[in-house]
Amino acid sequence: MADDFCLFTKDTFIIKPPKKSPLLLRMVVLLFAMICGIYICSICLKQIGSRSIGLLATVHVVERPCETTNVDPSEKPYMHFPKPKTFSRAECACNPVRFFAILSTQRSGSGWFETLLNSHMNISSNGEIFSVKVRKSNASTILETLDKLYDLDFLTSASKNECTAAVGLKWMLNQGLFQHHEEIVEYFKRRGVSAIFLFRRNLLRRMVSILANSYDQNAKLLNGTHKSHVHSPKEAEILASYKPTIKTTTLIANLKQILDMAGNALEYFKSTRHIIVFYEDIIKNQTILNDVQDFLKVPRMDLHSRQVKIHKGPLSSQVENWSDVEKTLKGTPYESFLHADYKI
Ligand SMILES: *[C@@H]1O[C@H](CO)[C@@H](O)[C@H](O)[C@H]1NC(C)=O
Ligand SMILES: *[C@@H]1O[C@H](CO)[C@@H](O)[C@H](O)[C@H]1NC(C)=O
Ligand SMILES: *[C@@H]1O[C@H](CO)[C@@H](O)[C@H](O)[C@H]1NC(C)=O
Ligand SMILES: *[C@@H]1O[C@H](CO)[C@@H](O)[C@H](O)[C@H]1NC(C)=O
Ligand SMILES: CC(=O)N[C@H]1CO[C@H](CO)[C@@H](O)[C@@H]1O
Repeated sequence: MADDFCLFTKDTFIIKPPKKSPLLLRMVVLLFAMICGIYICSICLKQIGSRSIGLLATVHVVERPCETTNVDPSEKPYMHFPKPKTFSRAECACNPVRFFAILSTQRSGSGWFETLLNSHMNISSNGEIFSVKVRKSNASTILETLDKLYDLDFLTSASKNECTAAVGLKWMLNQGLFQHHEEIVEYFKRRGVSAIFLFRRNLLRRMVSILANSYDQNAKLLNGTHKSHVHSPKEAEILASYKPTIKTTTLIANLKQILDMAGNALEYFKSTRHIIVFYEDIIKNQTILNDVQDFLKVPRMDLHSRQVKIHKGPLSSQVENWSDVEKTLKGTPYESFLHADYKI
């Protein structure tokens, strides 16, 4: 019996384990499934990872050809390959683009100069974009606007197609440029922006142009509309018929102030890549424009503008109180402004 009992107990002992084993088995299977799952997942993740690395690599391969190899290393900081968000540069994606800024003062021929540049198929100069107050409100809005411009995403009537090779703007010295010159010079150097200084040699003529333009803002000589630039000799003649009176008491101080301003601008930006162009020199001999095109590294073309010069001929006939002006400037460093005339 004892044996029986024992056997029975043994039996029950023996029988019991098979009852427990499905649970153990299930556990083992579950564990196996989990390990398998983790393994499969890890393989999947690895594949996704390597695929995205592969994707990055192919993007890199597409960008590569834009790297120009046969180029002077000193040129590289000035060559850019922008990828605009608003359009595709298509077949010109790997044509280098130069960044420039025309730095000038009002009534120095910069409007005319800009139309000349924009007549080039590969140059896009986008006007006085900083005449808009919010864009020049602080250094960060200025730099943001410049980023947009040089990324080719600032669309104006001057924006060219995908084959723009030089992109820039016209910037007056009093449009935030002086106030934030440190940040702007740093930006020009960091992003490889070249400066084109456009000045006028004869500041007395510039003064006549300023006074006449300011008078016309109210007088509106052209059939009731004010124009700063004209396209016909007839319109130019009408605008030039007004002879301003120059205030002689402040004349010398005014001329000095303008010269100082130009001097300061050159001092601030002397460490950037730049060229200095004078309005009078372009009028005398347009081959100067070849120097500008060479500076921008665009192919040389004949540039043209429809704008007509407003004030021409001797200065003495354009100023109401000429004899006073003459008397005031005689014997000063500015005397040459009285005589320097040019024909066109
Ligand atoms: C700059 O000006 C813009 C717009 O006027 C303004 O939103 C922004 O907060 C200003 N940033 C700084 C740093 O002053
Ligand atoms: C200038 O533009 C033309 C036509 O859009 C293009 O074929 C040419 O490659 C461009 N030149 C440069 C230097 O980008
Ligand atoms: C002014 O208007 C007249 C006729 O209304 C026209 O003949 C003339 O060409 C206009 N002049 C200018 C400068 O627009
Ligand atoms: C213009 O300047 C170029 C070189 O600077 C000179 O070769 C050319 O003769 C000049 N043309 C005139 C009309 O003065
Ligand atoms: C403001 C001013 O200086 N006006 C003078 C301009 O010149 C004429 C003569 O050339 C004088 O009569 C004005 O008084």
